[in-house]
Amino acid sequence: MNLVLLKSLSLNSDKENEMSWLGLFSPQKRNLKLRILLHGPAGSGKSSFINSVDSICQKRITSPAAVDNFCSGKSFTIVYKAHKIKKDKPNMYHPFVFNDIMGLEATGGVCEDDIKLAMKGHVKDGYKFNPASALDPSDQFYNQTPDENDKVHVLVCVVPAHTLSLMKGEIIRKMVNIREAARDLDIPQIAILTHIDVACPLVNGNIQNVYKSKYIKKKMEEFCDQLGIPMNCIFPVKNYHEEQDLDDDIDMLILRALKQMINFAKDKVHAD
Ligand SMILES: Nc1nc2c(ncn2[C@@H]2O[C@H](COP(=O)(O)OP(=O)(O)OP(=O)(O)O)[C@@H](O)[C@H]2O)c(=O)[nH]1
Ligand SMILES: [Mg+2]
Repeated sequence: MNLVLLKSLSLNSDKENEMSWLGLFSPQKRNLKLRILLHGPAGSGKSSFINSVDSICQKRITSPAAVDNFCSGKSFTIVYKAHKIKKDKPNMYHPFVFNDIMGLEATGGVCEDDIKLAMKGHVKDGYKFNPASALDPSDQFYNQTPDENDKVHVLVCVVPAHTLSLMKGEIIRKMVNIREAARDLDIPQIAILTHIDVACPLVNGNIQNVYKSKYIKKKMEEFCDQLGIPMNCIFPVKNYHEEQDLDDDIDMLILRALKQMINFAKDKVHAD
């Protein structure tokens, strides 16, 4: 058997293992859904990550979260929305949800306070973010009595590798504040580094080069220095954005990041 065939067989079985783990896992508390909140600069790939996970689970390219191709620097997602992910069985959903939010901008974008309220479960689905002021407790979209299902169990910071060095100080300051608020609420955190294909030609040529790329490692270190998120909690991923078919290499990076999100969220639930 040749090496290429052997490698692709082993990748297939790695992916099958990850997929069967995903299909079987349970938060072990009745009716509890693990809530994964994504935040990060406008255009970093938050909605695309949700679409990528959904695509892998549906075994075809899907796009439940609207994505913008213009990349104007202004956030395209403006409404707070929870995305459930269907299993490949009829009417069955995975026991986790993603919350997609408006992106951070140096001036404008989502208010830091709204992200803090979302972490505590105070923001109801369908809330349209107002960059000028945070959600008021008198608003109909303010949840006065959040339960365990409304609260966030893991916070995911999404940053783009290709523009990391250009990220404005004000955005970094907002991300640090959000990170500290999550720490105070004992919410575990991880980060995903998107656009690794745009950032590094070696990775663009072959996604498997991601762990060989000195450039991507440098970007992860840079991000670790800026935000203080440990290296082993930063996951490089390439989101589906132009592909018409799934790819095992892309899937594996996304599944690894997803598994860590789920494990951290489970740890949070059991610690509470
Ligand atoms: N090449 C490449 N493009 C990506 C990747 N992830 C996202 N994109 C593209 O980047 C652009 C922005 O992606 P979105 O998913 O809309 O980003 P977002 O963080 O949801 O942005 P806002 O809702 O505006 O805050 C879109 O054109 C995506 O197709 C990636 O990993 N690689
Ligand atoms: Mg979006």
